[in-house]
Amino acid sequence: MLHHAAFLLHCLPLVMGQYDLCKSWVTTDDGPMWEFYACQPKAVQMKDYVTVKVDPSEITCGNPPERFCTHENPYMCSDECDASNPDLAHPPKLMFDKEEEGLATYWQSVTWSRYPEPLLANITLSWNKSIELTDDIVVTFEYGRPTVMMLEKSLDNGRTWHPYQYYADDCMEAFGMQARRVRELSATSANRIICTEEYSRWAGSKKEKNVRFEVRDRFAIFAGPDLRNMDNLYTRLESAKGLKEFFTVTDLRMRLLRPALGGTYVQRENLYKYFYAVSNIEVIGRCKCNLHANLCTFKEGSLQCECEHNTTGQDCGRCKKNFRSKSWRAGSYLPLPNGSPNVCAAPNFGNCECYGHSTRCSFIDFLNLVTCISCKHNTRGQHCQHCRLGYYRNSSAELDDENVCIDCNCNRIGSVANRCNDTGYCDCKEGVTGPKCDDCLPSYYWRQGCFPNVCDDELLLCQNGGTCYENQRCLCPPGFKGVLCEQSKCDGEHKDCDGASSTSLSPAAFLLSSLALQLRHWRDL
Ligand SMILES: *[C@@H]1O[C@H](CO)[C@@H](O)[C@H](O)[C@H]1NC(C)=O
Ligand SMILES: *[C@@H]1O[C@H](CO)[C@@H](O)[C@H](O)[C@H]1NC(C)=O
Ligand SMILES: *[C@@H]1O[C@H](CO)[C@@H](O)[C@H](O)[C@H]1NC(C)=O
Ligand SMILES: *[C@@H]1O[C@H](CO)[C@@H](O)[C@H](O)[C@H]1NC(C)=O
Ligand SMILES: *[C@@H]1O[C@H](CO)[C@@H](O)[C@H](O)[C@H]1NC(C)=O
Ligand SMILES: [Ca+2]
Repeated sequence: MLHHAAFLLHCLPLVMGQYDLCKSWVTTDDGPMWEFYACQPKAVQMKDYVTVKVDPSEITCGNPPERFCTHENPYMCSDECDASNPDLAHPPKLMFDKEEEGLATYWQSVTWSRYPEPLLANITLSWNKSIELTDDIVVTFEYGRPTVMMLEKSLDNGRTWHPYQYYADDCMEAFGMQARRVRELSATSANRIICTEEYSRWAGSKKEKNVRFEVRDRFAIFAGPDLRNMDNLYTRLESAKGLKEFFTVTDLRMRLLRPALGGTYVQRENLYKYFYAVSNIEVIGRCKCNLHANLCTFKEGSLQCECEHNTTGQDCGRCKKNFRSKSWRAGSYLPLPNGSPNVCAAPNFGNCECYGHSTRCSFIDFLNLVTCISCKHNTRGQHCQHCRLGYYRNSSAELDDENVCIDCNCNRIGSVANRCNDTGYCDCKEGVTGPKCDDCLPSYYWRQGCFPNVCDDELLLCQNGGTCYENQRCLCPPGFKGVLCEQSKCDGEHKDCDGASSTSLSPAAFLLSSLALQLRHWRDL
């Protein structure tokens, strides 16, 4: 119980009961109903949920075992790091463990035996969730703080990185930057990236162990030295561009660039006293839930907001299905003291709702009705509740889904018009079939549309050894003609097929044969 109280006290200025309720059941003139407020989870120790990676992998000491000494005892190099012995190993997890009183456990790097090659190490902390810092990041170094290091942050789970703060015993020499202190920053420069010399100078490794990223000092610019005026801070977080994002991270990376030197130059004859050793990294913050949740839970290895206000997603960054009549908005700290919940709302036909397909309505005087205008996503209708001509309703999508209307996609040649029924079937021309009218019925062939077969292998067989060419015509052997090669060229009384008699054509026979030629010509057309 005592422990619990101490923890609450520690976080007190940042909790203060503000924004910790998402809703309450209240009695109004219209009867009891829910009232909604902007809300956020409590600040907690974020190191309990972090994944850590140290690069390069061979930077951790103990493989092979190595001796080291300290700046205080530079000639007593009897301490040993041995990864294979649990009592002498210094793995990364010791930066996040619970320590017994007075017994520091720490991650340790190899010594600087490769001097003058730089001794570089990256310590990357990942949450796989955006979190908002509410207190200083404190990194505790045993055996001296680095003389050069850098803190970076990511807002997109490690895809891109940005500098957060530079640390050096000489900022100009290390980074070409003027040294600054956070306490010198003003309201307009609170989110400036600075280089500080405050945490890199030698003051004895026992005396000064911590390197800070000052969140409180930045808050104090707005909320006063004791963070009493949190209202002013919350107002600024809403109104100052980029300020909220400044305190938001998904990952942090410490780039250790040069170890503690004991206040003097590097002594090449004893490189066993140069290394990094981190015993603790304190990160206090809360899940970013866009002011739509007051609880954040650790499920299946990742943090997840318990979204209210009919929002959903890991950060409550979307409206739930069927609650998309307005576009999603984050809650706001303003107006004080309860903020604005900006809840997601279900369509309500009493008002003009457009299922999220339009943001504009218009009053039509002579019909005395309000209607949505410029419906998007191929919708139409008073509430954008129908599909435009040439589209049909997607049965697996809700009315407020962007994919609610599907293109009919009717074949231009095979269909009567680009329109379809509720299951996407188009109206086909004669002989055409298929949902999109791109297929022929049996006994029709496709050639820019469907045409009845001239010949086939079943009923309309080519005769006299003729062969059917793509159902379009019979290829007749010499001596036969006709659509199905059913006619012998030597047919008829006059036996005009053997060439010899063709010279003695009677006028009547000539007339007949030219008529037959013409008929064939017409048919071929
Ligand atoms: C540390 O990370 C930075 C990118 O943030 C990368 O450029 C650098 O090479 C890394 N250093 C090591 C030692 O892995
Ligand atoms: C990160 O979080 C998301 C959403 O909760 C989850 O689907 C994903 O598996 C997590 N990734 C890792 C690497 O934990
Ligand atoms: C969310 O939707 C439910 C109905 O499913 C409703 O009872 C509740 O009041 C809604 N909450 C908010 C904040 O609009
Ligand atoms: C129908 O809607 C669902 C849900 O949005 C979507 O996944 C699917 O792709 C849509 N179907 C088509 C053909 O667009
Ligand atoms: C659409 O047309 C097809 C083919 O005519 C038919 O099978 C289907 O039942 C029709 N769907 C509806 C919803 O009318
Ligand atoms: Ca520790």
